[in-house]
Amino acid sequence: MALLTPDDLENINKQLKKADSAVKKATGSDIKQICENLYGTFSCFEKVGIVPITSGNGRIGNFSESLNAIAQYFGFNSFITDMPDVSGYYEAVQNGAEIILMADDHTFLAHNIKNGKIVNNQPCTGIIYAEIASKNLTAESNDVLVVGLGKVGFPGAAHLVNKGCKVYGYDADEKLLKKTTSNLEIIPFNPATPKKFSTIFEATPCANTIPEAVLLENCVLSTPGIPCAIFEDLQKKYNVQLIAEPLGIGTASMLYSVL
Ligand code: NAD
Ligand code: 2YG
Ligand code: MG
Repeated sequence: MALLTPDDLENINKQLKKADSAVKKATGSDIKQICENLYGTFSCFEKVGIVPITSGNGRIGNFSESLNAIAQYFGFNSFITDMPDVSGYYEAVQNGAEIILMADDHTFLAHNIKNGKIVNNQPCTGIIYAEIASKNLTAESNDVLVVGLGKVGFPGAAHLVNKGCKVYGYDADEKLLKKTTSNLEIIPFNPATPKKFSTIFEATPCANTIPEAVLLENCVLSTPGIPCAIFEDLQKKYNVQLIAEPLGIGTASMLYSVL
């Protein structure tokens, strides 16, 4: 898994506010309203314990601090434990945490220890970015292009199918594309015979994955993928409404889904 860097997370509050404005413009709702509507839950200053984890590649600078800022932005009462790892978990529970947030190199989880709900960042991220895409106010049809059908993209694509969207899917891994399109009601997308879309959901770890040929003027591109799926000049040329943010939208989805 590609790991976040401290640079990705610089000025997370500013990035989150910018993303919130873009989501509101594209959908008519802000991120909090989308989460409330998606999960039917409401935050009420629940205590969230953020536990830094040192295993594997160790702590990522700004990671715990960014989670803290994000949880507070969405109305949670969060704190970072002084100690990391097992000692930090113990400290979080002893200090009254109802929800634990922690990540190693493979798993980023939210666990509500009061109701037992536990979720993983990858599907939660895919689902919320797909939900945002599906709420595109200026969509010309319910066609959605999904690029990247991995751990984030697949649950997002499944969410769009469940919502009744006509989903066109593409992944650079031919085997995965074949498997996915036979398991889900997804139309395999062939970049050699492009079609234009007003709604695109992208979840790959690569840059420049959205070819010019698929872009409609004013389209919504909802993408958790890092680095960004589209270059700035192409975004400007087609006035693409870009929803892209490195941590906050997915974390909000996790927190609301365990309430
Ligand atoms: P993954 O490796 O499970 O899936 C990525 C998929 O993209 C793979 O199936 C791969 O074949 C495909 N792919 C690669 N290059 C492609 C291309 N040019 N065109 C089409 N498909 C291509 O990864 P993942 O866990 O699903 O994560 C996807 C991205 O989302 C990563 O960049 C990850 O860091 C990011 N992510 C962001 C957030 C967030 O909050 N913004 C949260 C979780 C993950
Ligand atoms: O506690 C710490 O500081 C570290 N152990 C956190 C490690 C997180 C590793 N995971 C990632 O970098 C991401 N791919 C997880 C997804 C978050 C949203 N992009
Ligand atoms: Mg996010």
